[in-house]
Amino acid sequence: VVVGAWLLQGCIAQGEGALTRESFPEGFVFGTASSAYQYEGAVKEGGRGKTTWDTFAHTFGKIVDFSNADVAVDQYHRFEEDIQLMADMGMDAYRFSIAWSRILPNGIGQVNQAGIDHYNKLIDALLAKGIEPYVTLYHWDLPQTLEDRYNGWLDRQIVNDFAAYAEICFKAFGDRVKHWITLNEPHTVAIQGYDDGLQAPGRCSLLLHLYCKAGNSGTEPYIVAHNFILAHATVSDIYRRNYKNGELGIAFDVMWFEPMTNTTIDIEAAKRGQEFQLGWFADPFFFGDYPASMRSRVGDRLPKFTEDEAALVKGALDFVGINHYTTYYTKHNSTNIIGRLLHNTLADTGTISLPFRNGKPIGDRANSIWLYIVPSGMRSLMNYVKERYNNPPIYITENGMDDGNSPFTSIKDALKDSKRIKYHNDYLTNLAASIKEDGCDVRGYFAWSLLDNWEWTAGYSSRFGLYFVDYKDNLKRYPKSSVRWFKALLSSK
Ligand code: PSG
Repeated sequence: VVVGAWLLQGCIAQGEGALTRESFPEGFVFGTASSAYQYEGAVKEGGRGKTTWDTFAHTFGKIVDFSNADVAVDQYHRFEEDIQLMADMGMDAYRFSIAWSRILPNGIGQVNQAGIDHYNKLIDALLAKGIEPYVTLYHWDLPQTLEDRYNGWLDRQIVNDFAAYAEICFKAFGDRVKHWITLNEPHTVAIQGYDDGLQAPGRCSLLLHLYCKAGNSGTEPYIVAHNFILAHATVSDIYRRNYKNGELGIAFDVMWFEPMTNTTIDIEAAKRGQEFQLGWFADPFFFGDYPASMRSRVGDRLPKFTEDEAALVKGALDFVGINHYTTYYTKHNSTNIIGRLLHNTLADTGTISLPFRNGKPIGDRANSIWLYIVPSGMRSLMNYVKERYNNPPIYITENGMDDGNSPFTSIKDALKDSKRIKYHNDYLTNLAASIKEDGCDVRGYFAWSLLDNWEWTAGYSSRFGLYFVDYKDNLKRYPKSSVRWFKALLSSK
């Protein structure tokens, strides 16, 4: 009944097995996700300091459509309207990030009261509508001063500075915020920021520094990763000792890897690929060290935890946040010619991951060139986390797909997003099965994203929203069909 209207649009077959709230355990949380730099705009208002992403976006040639997020979707000014959109859908929660440089314009030192006031208003407005805030402390927008002063995440000093910033947030917002995500996708930052240099701060050593001015792709990703892990652990320790009023985790980016063939060597490669992705960042929190496969392959370039650090890190996650979008095939990389030439982190894995096998794609593609739709990967991944880490609490902190932004598509047509409805339906069906049939402890699901927004290097060319944003007419928001689909799901019994 509930999602019945979709039949008319030919979206999802209804009837037996259709998703309802009851497909998920009692208390399971549904929300949408966002991040400060992709949403807020108002980059020069309220005393906000400059960040590495402001610098990067304003560097010619880094963003495909030459855009930046100076205005983005203006959520800084429109949050009340946007919260109403969440309430209209019946969402339980909202995941957003705090811009460090609104709280501390220079990264350290003087607190900017206007920044505190802004997030207080946002949090109170959410709670007034019965929407639970899930707050990310760091979604990539590092205060530029810290990059200038000591190269940001490359220096151990960042651990102290991040902890001081986090503590200010716990003090200011911790009475109302019960769910904290310290870091968004440290793995993506290590790879894109320091191995291939495609994202801020744009460091790498590929092609003899022809592409990046500075960096070392063979060492720096491991150094920043180490500092990310220590930063989370330090913050977790502070939270548990002085501010505990909820729970604290990290949002990891995790693709699923299917072995390219059923040979042992490719099955091993797929396992290793996952150890170099999720294991790199999650193993230290569960086992106190990096995966053995990384130790042996990366050698001296992989930092070591002292005994004290290992003790601090182990057990420092209350839940595992997973940003999951896609699945690739993985095979053993026997020659590794490119790896020997480039000497980078991806080459260290000794694997190659591709969305194709024998010329055939692994699934339908979304707009982003990396995003192939493989719903079963969600269930496989949940079971992997359950097995490897002894069934920890999990939140899906992001899941979604994008459409393009064609000047030839009318708004009316852009609102008919049956492909997105199918995406969420099928990924959620697999998620529900992992909980009900396989016993995975998944507590919530956040769709990426509430609105179309500024998609990093893809700029405004990618539309991930449940709501369409009209960039040509004052950023007006329009519900896509997926809004009504979610509304029907969330009001179902
Ligand atoms: C990173 C890695 C993958 C997917 C997405 C991201 N992957 O390997 O499949 S980035 C992530 C990010 C958010 C983006 C969103 C969509 O946290 O800010 O807008 O996903 O790309």
